[in-house]
Amino acid sequence: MIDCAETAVDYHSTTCNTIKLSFTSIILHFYKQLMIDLTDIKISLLDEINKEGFQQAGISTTDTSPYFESFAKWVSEGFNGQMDYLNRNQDLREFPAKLHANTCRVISLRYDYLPENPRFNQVLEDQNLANISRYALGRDYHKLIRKKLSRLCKRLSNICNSENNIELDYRVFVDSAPVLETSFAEKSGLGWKGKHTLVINKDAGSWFFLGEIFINLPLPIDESVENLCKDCVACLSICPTQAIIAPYKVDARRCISYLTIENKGAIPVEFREMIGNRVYGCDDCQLICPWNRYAISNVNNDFESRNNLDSSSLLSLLAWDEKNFLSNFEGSPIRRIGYQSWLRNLAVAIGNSPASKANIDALLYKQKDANEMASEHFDWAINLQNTHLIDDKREHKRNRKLIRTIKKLMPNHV
Ligand code: B12
Ligand code: SF4
Ligand code: SF4
Repeated sequence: MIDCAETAVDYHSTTCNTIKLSFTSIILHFYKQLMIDLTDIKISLLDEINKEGFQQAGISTTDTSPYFESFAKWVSEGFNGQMDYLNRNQDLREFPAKLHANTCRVISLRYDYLPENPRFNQVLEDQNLANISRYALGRDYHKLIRKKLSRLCKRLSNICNSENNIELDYRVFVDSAPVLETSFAEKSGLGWKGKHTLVINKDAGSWFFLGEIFINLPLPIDESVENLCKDCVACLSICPTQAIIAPYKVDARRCISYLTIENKGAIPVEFREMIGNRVYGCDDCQLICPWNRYAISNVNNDFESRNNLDSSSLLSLLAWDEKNFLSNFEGSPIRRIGYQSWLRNLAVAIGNSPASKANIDALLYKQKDANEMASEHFDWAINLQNTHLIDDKREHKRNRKLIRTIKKLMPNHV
């Protein structure tokens, strides 16, 4: 078992004066050897990450200031909505060593999820299709990345043991624990936090997941990189619900990702028309971001769209019963929102799609499967379809802007 290198220095300073000189040289020798070992281990780590499909890793200390303070303020102002888990375990979030004892470094890793041909424009051009955010079209990233991180750690642990005689103590995380993931990623130089609050890498854009390894080894840390958002405000302007209320500040309660995924109850009426045909999450702030022209497609097919989800009509998805929902979404993150929230989201999107008798008939027919919460969204949608209240023009204007941007920035991804 080995603690942080700083411990060696602390220990040194407490030694008795009479044996100070010889002891200093022993400690220095130990410290130098340790530094060589740690640098070797870091090199081995960087060699190993690609074998599990990660594109990049960066290392930071466990210090969470000033990020934790901004986070705590954000929660205290209620921007987390019903996501109560963000208001719990604050000491574990602030002090990683409390979450996993002996942690003195955080390794942040990047896993790109953009497939070869994401065909973003289809669902923007045709409002009868379901717009599902890119990250959710394929396998559930939580399980996939956690497995990859665990395998990576086992290999690293073997290297530490066999080549360096060091015992590695570690724990892996993906979006599942009180960990300030984007803050560690920024600290470790994986990219900078954009004004939409996601991490952007200047050579790879922002279409990636983050994962972390907490370890007990004081590996050499990486430098953070310059924030290159500069004067751009494209994400703030395009956001359909004005959820990015100020640069670097998202009011989750307004964000379509929150409204369609995290929110367990009714979607507030004021946001329903703004949601358009988005039935699970939202990608608009990433689609408009100029740095995503450098986004890298992942050649592994882990996140390829399943069941033609990238081009399914809203009505075909509405036709699924609960059994279909559960089986078709086996291994997909969408399964976790449950059938009633799925029906709720589909009802809102169909309400917003071009009015037709087929839509109204399908909504009337399916309403019998909806519980009280979801059913009220069916009433709303049928009413909207009947009275043609939808402001088609505004939505189309916004989407035309996104379509033009995607064609320009990512001609291979239309
Ligand atoms: C809660 C959460 C959400 C919430 C809230 C989002 C948010 N922006 O806070 C909701 C449900 C809305 C959401 C949506 C999405 N999420 Co999310 N989410 C998380 C989660 C679990 C926690 C994030 C968090 O702590 N938010 C709280 C805010 C307060 O923290 P903050 O962004 O760090 O910013 C504060 C400070 O750091 C400070 N600050 C930071 N930088 C700067 C710079 C300056 C100059 C200033 C002044 C201040 C400042 O200001 C903020 C306070 O106002 C993380 C995983 C994790 N454990 O970290 C994933 C995570 C951030 N999400 C992720 C993704 C992919 C998404 C979506 C794209 C999914 C989708 N397609 O629908 C959207 C994007 C929406 C968006 N623009 O953020 C990825 C992002 C990967 C990346 N490249 O960065 C993560 C990291 C999950 C993962 N493991 O990959 N998410
Ligand atoms: S995900 Fe959509 S709703 Fe949320 S901040 Fe980005 S653009 Fe706005
Ligand atoms: S759209 Fe512009 S402001 Fe927003 S994150 Fe990208 S570069 Fe930054």
